[in-house]
Amino acid sequence: MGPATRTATISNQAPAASSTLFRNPPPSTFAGPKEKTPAPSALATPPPKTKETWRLKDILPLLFFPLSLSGCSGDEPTPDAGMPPPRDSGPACDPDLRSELDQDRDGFPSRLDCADCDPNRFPLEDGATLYLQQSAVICPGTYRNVRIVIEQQDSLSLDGTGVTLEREEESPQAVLELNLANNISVHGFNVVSRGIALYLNGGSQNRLEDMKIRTTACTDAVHLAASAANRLEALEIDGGGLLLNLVPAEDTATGGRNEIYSSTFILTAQDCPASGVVLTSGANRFSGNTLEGLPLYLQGFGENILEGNFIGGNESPGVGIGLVIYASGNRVEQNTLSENRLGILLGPEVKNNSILNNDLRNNSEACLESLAAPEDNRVENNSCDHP
Ligand SMILES: [Ca+2]
Repeated sequence: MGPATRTATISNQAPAASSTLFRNPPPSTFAGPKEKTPAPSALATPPPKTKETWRLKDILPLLFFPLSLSGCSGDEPTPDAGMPPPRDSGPACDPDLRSELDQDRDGFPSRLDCADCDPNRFPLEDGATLYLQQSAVICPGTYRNVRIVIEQQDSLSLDGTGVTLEREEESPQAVLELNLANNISVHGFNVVSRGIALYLNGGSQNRLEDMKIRTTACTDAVHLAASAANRLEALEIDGGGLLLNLVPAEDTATGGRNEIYSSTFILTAQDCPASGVVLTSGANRFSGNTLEGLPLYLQGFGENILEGNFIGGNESPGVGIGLVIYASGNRVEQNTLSENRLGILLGPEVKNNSILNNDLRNNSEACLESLAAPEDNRVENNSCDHP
């Protein structure tokens, strides 16, 4: 990274840090997310090595001495008799250094830091919670019992390529949590969790992409609550509970219009009573996804668009249905529902659903069953091999 880029990055960060200071409680009084009861283990965790702790300490002086990090850029400041001396006058940052020195002041000494000349690249600390307030690239590796919380932030990116997050303890708190955060991009993580892996609350315009998520308990793998207009793409999710659960805010459809693309959902734990993908919030687009061995439920606010999905392997005596529609106004087009006991079930009193051009062959009992009045929904041009 050239000196020009670096200077631009620093000058952009400082105002963000100071505005955050006034918007959020300071780290010392912020004990964790407000919702739910924190797990005892989480409370026992010492206060996180929060990024804000070092950032405010280090960045506020930069407002007055913008060249003081030049030791890491290799760009020595011009001596100026009218200016205070720079804080660092040491040698240029050494990317190969392995010592207790923390050259980029991200809280990790160079012996632990995969990029000790870049404060936006750092590892995680096992057992700790990271409250992220800047874009970051996490050093590749496997981390245990960590949490990453992005709360009341806007326009950050988090790169977890090559990073595995393992949660061994059962906990109501998610491994990755976005709380009232918008325009956040998260990708690359591999999450193995007992408990919720990924939780969004009240945020919008977030992008969650290219992640593998595995839950080993009967809990939601991915849970979006009152979160609208988010995009989930290329997620591979397997486990036992609700692999994707979209719920609206109470009494409103807020939480709808999420887009779920090209993702795979596979049921691997067989003893969980409620398993599936559930869209309760309204007007979501669910496209090009694969569901193996678990059903898709449309309930609540409806008005979803489903297209180009494959849903199969629901032969079990439990639900045994590929798509369960207990909501109105959905459009279901060009999907393949195969190797289920029943392809599609339309619940009683649902209306204005369009079931068009779907391939409903190779389901053992029936292609489609409707408990609603025939004139209330449109069911046309579907391929069916049952009479
Ligand atoms: Ca460091």
